[in-house]
Amino acid sequence: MTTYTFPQGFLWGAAASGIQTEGTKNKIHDSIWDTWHRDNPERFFKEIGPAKVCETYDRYQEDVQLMKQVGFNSFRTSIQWSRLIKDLETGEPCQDAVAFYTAYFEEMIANGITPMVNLYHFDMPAVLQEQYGGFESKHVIGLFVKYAETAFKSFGHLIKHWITFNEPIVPVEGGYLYDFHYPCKKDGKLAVQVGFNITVAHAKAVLAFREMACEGHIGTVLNLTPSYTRDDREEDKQAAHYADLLFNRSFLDPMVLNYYPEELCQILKHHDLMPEVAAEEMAAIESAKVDFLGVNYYVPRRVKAREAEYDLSYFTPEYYFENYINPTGRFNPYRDNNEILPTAIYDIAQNIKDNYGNLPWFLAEIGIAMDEASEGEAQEDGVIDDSFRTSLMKEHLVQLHRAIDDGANCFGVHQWTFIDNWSWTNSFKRRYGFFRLDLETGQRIPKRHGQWFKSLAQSNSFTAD
Ligand code: IFM
Repeated sequence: MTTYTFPQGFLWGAAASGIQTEGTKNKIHDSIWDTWHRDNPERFFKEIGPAKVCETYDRYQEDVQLMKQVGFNSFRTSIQWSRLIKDLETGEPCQDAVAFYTAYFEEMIANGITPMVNLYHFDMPAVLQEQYGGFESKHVIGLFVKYAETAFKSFGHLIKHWITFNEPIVPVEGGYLYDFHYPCKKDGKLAVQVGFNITVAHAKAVLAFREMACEGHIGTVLNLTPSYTRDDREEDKQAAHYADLLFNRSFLDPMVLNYYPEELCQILKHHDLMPEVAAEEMAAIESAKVDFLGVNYYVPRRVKAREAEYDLSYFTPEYYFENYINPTGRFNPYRDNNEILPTAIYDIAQNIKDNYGNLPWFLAEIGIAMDEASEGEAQEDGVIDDSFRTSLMKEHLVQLHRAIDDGANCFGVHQWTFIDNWSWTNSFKRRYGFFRLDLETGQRIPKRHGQWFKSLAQSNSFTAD
């Protein structure tokens, strides 16, 4: 057995988001998820929308005790733009929301849990989507910055770790390329514009944070999924290079290095996809330095060179490659097609070290999905046995530990997620939590993995073969 010990002060906890946990009680505006679910419930697994979910709005005190029960010293959630801001044009806050978030964050702090707060987790206020097209519009960039300033002003005394966006590429993919987020458009040029506008919104929020001389740190959270090939043939390596450029570096480079890769710009020009760009926007991107990066990792991307002709009428990154299922891969039996590749964590860490100045980063989401049936019912002691999750988590942490030994500047790990939460069109199809949410009663049922995590967090170490 080997003991793996992590650096002093390492963050251990979980990540969630406002919209996936709070419920809609007392929310002042709808988000696109509320209206999309109302209009098209059939798009959601078992037609479950974001209205009820974990009811954190009413149950946060009880939940903070559960965080303690599994040993968290930190926790990430997000503020909902559509809850905090009463007047979306001026950024004036809603007092009920200020009171709720203040009480929630204070409760965590009083219990020794550091809150980390994200500003945008796919949840555009519906009226801004309908009136302006959401992040299709430059006007909405300005509104986002006003919202960010209100959040900094309202909670800056409590929050010392801010995040601008979680997985900013996902609303681009879902809303503008592959039809799994509202507004369900398929338009490569608009996708690029939305991606660029989000990057500008991020940069201007970071600059506002600096101008307001807020205490603490600000960063962003990206889902960085490395691309692996069939084998060493050149055309496959080239395919992986393009996948990396389009899916990872399109946000990682402007947000961390403060410039776009020249090759990416050439591709966009070649396909007539260049967005509208103002000089002051590029200046904002160039000067918005982040303090840290959050990395979300679930599965590796497997690609091969394109063999079939590209047959879509609009541009997607797949123009440059085909997805590929690794015939010798290991897959999560509780979630189809999820390849398990713990060494990807090591590769991500090396990439940050070698190509991104080894800036401080944390594993902001690592999630091991199981469906409810495979987790089974609670055992005699009232605990659900999800030891599968623990064994996989150990394998990933061994790789993270190896990376830290080799110089990675990683300062924490947050598992996705705390209590099983609602997850977009999948609603509750996949379970990730330390606690099961009983959808009928709202009861939180502990899982065995939480007991292991508590000892990990308390000793800052674990043992494995
Ligand atoms: O539920 C999502 C979360 O909102 C973003 N990262 C992936 C999770 C699981 O799919």
